[in-house]
Amino acid sequence: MKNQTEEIVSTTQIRKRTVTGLLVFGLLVIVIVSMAALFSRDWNKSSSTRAAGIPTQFRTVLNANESIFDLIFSEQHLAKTYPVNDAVKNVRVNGNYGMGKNFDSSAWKLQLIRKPGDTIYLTLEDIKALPKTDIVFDFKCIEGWSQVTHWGGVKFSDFINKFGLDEQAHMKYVGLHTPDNAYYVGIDSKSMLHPQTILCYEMNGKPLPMNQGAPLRLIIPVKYGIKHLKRIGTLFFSNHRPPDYWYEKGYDYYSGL
Ligand SMILES: Nc1nc2c(c(=O)[nH]1)N[C@H]1C(S)=C(S)[C@@H](COP(=O)(O)O)O[C@H]1N2
Ligand SMILES: [Mo]
Repeated sequence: MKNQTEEIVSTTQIRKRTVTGLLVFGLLVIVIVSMAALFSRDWNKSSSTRAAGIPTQFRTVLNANESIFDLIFSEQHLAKTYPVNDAVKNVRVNGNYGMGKNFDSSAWKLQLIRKPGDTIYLTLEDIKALPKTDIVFDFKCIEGWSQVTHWGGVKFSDFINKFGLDEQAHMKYVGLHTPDNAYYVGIDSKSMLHPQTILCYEMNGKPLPMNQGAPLRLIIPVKYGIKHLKRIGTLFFSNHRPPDYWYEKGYDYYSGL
């Protein structure tokens, strides 16, 4: 008899807790969505956000992320770096969109669209002529794995200075495409100009392997792996969000760490 009463009491308590929990959760959702409404620059562009394949409310929260990150993002905030010896030797290969077999690395040139109608083509030698920067950091994929890896290349900020792109660097976004346009990312210029962002042509002190993006890839430690486009074909600037492969599949456009 006593046991039964205890059982009834505890069931009632559980119910109460569940109801309280649901109420708190509901309130949280309301608070987050209203904050998103306040912060998001894209609140009124629901048709374009809905087109990205996930419900507008979720998309709005993700877009609000970008606005919030934009406020707190600082060039001074550096991703943690590691001694070279900590870098793994067998670097994982992940994602091969835009990495078709019939690619001639020796014929490659970077298509740099300075403005619509003003395109120049750069060789790897043009890019290597700039000072080299090495970085060893914990590369994080959105799928849940990470590894400490070692990359070498040219700081995007040095590249901007060298090729007279200061005006362009004031635009909001940089777009990058593989040579076949099968994979593409858009990145906020602040993250591109971050001192740890490099146009990368070396891994573990050797030329970048083909499946890791030879001859040139992006390494951008302030972002998740999806943004580290391998095999850059085209680079351009825009005040509007450039197309982004994983954003179109429902991922966060910003994908920052
Ligand atoms: N061209 C291209 N770049 C890409 C991808 C891809 O599929 N194609 N995948 C991305 C993802 S999801 C990750 S985690 C990293 C993996 O880089 P890695 O293969 O050198 O480890 O590359 C990114 N860059
Ligand atoms: Mo990834």
